Amino acid sequence: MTELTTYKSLKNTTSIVCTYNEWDPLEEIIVGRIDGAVVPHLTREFKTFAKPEYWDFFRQYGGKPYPQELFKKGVQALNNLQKTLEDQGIVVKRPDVIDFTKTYKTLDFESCGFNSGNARDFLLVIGDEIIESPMAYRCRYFEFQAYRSLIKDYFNKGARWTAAPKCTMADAMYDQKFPVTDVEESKKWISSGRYITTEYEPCFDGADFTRFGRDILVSRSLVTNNFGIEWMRRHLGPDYRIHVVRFQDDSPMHMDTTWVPIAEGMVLTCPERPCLDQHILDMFEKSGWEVHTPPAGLCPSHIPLHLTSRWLSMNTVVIDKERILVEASEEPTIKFLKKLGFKPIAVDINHFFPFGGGLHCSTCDVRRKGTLKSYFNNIEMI
Ligand code: ABU
Repeated sequence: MTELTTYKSLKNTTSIVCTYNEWDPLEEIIVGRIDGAVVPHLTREFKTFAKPEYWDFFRQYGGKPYPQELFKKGVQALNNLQKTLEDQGIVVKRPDVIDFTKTYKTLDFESCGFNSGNARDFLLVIGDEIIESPMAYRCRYFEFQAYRSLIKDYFNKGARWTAAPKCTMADAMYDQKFPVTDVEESKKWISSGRYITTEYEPCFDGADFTRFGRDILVSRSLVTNNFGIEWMRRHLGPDYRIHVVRFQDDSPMHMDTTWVPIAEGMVLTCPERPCLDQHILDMFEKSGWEVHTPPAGLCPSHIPLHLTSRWLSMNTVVIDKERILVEASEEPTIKFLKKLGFKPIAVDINHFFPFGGGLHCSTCDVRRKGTLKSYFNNIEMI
């Protein structure tokens, strides 16, 4: 009864969960965790997610915990992020620890887990609603359990909570003809719009959606299909416009290293992955947005990027108009952001990169001080 009372008493106040974009002043955020992490098996479909130069690592360690040194440094990296955010006055929440080494069997497949370090992939917050994403990796099937204590707590305090239809991840979910072992051929397939994930059932990762108030950009990626995009469009309804955008990218996976808003009216574009849609570029230009090209990421070679690119240098978290979190060793990016008028805050997080993401990937902003607005001119509501 106390929980219900709490909900009633909060109903007419600003929700504890409330964020519409990537740049309003940050108040509360979730930082993922990798305790209990396990290296995924190099299954057929996982070959398209893992970088080929690291396939041997997955062959050697698949189903086992990460090597201790890599793991300890990864844990420390996320702890560094938590401390930096708290030092800046932000409330930080962390998911529960899950033992991902356990093998599980559904009606359709058997797998071990992965980790819950990349909160952005699983959680998508739009306004006062927390959406659980129907992710496409079999090793992420039970990742939701790490976040349920947090989500139940936010729900009890007034947030809305939706779990998108969970994928069965049956074989039909993955194109059995996709040329997984032929890298050049798979690039050709992707550039012609054919991916490892089929349209058998909706799937998406939260990180493929980028929020600009009433306008939300999304890309068809290795893990987000058109079915999933359509589910989101209908779910959000007429208050939001979903724009599907294409980038030149032979391994598309999440927009937060490709097209990254860092302030109202300012977005970063990855020079290796230009936007291919003129109408999207026009939409930004006509509304006075500045589009800036950051310098290349420098991630040192001793940090294995098993699943990601060096563009994690762009994977930033905005705290407010001045403060932005950036990986500490990315000097050129830090200099570049200073030139744009920011006061970058360096976070030593690159030892988390082997676990699949960077600053933005590992977080999910829960509350930013702001309201739902339109940042683009002359766009009719659908
Ligand atoms: N999870 C974001 C990784 C994107 C990239 O590899 O650039």
